[in-house]
Amino acid sequence: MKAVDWSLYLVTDRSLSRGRSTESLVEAAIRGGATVVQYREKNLSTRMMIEEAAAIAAICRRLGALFIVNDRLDVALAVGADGLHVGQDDMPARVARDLLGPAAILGVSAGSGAEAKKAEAAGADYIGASPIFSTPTKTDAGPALGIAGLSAMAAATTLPVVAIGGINADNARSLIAAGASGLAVVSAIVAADDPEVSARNLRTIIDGARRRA
Ligand code: TZP
Ligand code: MG
Repeated sequence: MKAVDWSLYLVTDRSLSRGRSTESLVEAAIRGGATVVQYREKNLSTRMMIEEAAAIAAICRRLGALFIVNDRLDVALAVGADGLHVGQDDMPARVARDLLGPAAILGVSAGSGAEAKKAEAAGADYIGASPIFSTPTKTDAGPALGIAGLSAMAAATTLPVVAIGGINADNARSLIAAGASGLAVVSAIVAADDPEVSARNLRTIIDGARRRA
């Protein structure tokens, strides 16, 4: 797998976007410093999902961010995404890896060190440690890992660990210090008054936390 900068990972959510287009939010987030974009869409027709994902993939390519599709292997393949992200109830990681081939990036959500280890053995390239804090954005996300749980997960796997769930400018520094390779956010960017400024602020905190590490 090519080297990836996981620093700031935007996960899209149309329902929190306050009427703004997902394309415009993705562009603003990358301009502010997001390095990875995950297209996470549950409620559109497959046709519309492919159209939107193709447009976002083009923005990511033009602005130099990695583009990953949540859950939908068909959509990822259809638009030539850089990778796919699966949860514990989605397509098994080993099946996804077989279907994607060796070059695509595969992310797996894990809620424990054991799940992270299993994902690593199945061919994952990175782990989404989920959820760090409980969050109204995903109410079925399982028990919160907290900072100690994140550290334990980072120690359990050799893969990069991206933290997700309830992350904002107030807790970002401590999560990088606890061993996260990057931070994934939904509402902290998507629902912000100024998504570009919010992304830039998070990125500054992340970069600063790394320099201190
Ligand atoms: N997976 C685990 S928590 C979560 C997802 C998609 C939502 C995170 O949203 P927010 O708004 O950054 O807390
Ligand atoms: Mg999923």
